[in-house]
Amino acid sequence: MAMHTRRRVEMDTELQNANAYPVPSGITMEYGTAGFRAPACNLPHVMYRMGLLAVMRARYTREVIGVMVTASHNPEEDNGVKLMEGMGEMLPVSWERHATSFASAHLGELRTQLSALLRDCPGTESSSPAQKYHVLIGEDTRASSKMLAQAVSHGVTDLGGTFKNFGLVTTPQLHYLVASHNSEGLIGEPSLDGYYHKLSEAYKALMAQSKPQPGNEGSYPLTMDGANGVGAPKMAELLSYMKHSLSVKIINNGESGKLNHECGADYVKIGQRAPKGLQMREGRIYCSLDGDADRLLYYFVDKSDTFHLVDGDKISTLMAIFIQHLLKEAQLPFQVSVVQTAYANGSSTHYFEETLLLQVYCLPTGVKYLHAKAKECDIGVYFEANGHGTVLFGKRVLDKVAEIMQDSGRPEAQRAAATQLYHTSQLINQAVGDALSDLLAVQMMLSLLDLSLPQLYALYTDLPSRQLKVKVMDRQRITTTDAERRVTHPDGLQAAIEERVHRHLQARAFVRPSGTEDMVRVYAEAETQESADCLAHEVALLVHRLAGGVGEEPRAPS
Ligand code: 16G
Ligand code: MG
Repeated sequence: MAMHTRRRVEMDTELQNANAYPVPSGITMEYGTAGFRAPACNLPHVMYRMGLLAVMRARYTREVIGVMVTASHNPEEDNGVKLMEGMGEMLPVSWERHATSFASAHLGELRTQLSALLRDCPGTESSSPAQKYHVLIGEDTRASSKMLAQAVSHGVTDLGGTFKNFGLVTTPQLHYLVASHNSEGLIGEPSLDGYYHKLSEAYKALMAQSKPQPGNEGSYPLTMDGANGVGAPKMAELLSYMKHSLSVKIINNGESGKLNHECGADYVKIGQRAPKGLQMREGRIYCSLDGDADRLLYYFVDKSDTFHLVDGDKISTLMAIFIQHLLKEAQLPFQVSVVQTAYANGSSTHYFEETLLLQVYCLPTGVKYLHAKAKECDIGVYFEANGHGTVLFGKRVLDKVAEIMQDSGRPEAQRAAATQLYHTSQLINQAVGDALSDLLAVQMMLSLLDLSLPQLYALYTDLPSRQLKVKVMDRQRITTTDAERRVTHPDGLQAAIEERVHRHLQARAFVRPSGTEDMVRVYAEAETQESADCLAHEVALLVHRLAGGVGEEPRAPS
């Protein structure tokens, strides 16, 4: 059987479509933090090869695999692809290197690599005729996505796999679909209807306990910026399941504007300003999604029209407080842990540790690292400052919650809190950060805690910070340790950074090579904005001088 399978992939006829997807000369790509991303015109061959890889991974794991065609917050002209599996997790790091070598393999090499993978990965070689290797495909709203998704499907069928293309879905929806397929209905029905049903029912059950009764979210009317991406139509679909339990005004819904152009979570976060054209008013609250709806940020203006951002750190604060409160009410001795990256504002870390008395972990940038750490915790709250995150509930916790819910001998308040914890675990996407699910969770938690967005914002004051980018000859020459907080190479850079940091009060700075852009990122925070700006500039200069900077030296802040 194994021999038969091996021969099959080595035969020309088995890769019928390969000739339609030659590797363009001079293009090599790496499977980075969030898969492959590049101008869409450079991607058809990568997509075809990721279709092949998805089937190989399905053979190996015996699970349905997902392939999402999106470049998230990148410009409309770009596109990208990432694989997801099992319970909706990202492709494991050990397989990222196969993705990278497949992506630039010419036809002959591709066959060799497929054969090598069959040989080296136990499981990929054996195949029973009854075993179907199934791949779920999703697309974002980019003009190129349809054609690129078709290239994925050609790769899938060339290796004898089957596929279902769901068309337009958010990235987290595809994670849900993959996880629900693999769990045989345990998570929910493996359809979009199943997704909307699950979220809306959990939200309604939680809001039924809201005091004052339904409609109190009406005192903070919500406007959602859909980044002109897939999140806007999908939010509209979700709202149709909510039966008036939530009303959201959707702007940048893609009917006229361009994807991610002067709108969306990245634009709002980086510029600390509203999407273009939005007139913000005091007393209303606003949020922005990114292009594939896996990031969410809130914001508002105060009386003096000053803009305030409620970023991933503040959203995780809300979630941690809410869950900590319910655990206490339910008399459950479990720990809430918070998982952050080095970009988390120092004030947030301090607040978690000193005020909420929670365990905080710092992990390298990238959802896969945070997710894996959060999974080890009883309850793991993880958010990147950029708005990507979720809350994971461990099995031990859910089992105990179920036990209390069913025990009629327990006090009513304890059972009610356990029931709320259960519904919260259903509302929050357990596979990945999900802007739609997070939005419902934030609205619900604010309402149940009777907290306004400005009150959440005021729980602690962020330290002023600044982010800069520096172009260098080879960004991979910079290596880091301690969750990217310290540089290990080039020599002398870390010591020089520390020397600059000591010149400022409450200061911190780090540098790391970007996983999505050909840049080195610089982060600095300090007691005042002026100090943070100055420190960021000093560190950027050090990177330019000590790590092979290209072009002009970074300019001093004006
Ligand atoms: C990707 C990551 C995000 C990370 C960002 C960093 C996923 C799903 N997304 O968008 O978590 O914050 O890359 O980009 O993992 P950078 O390496 O360019 O700073
Ligand atoms: Mg995204």
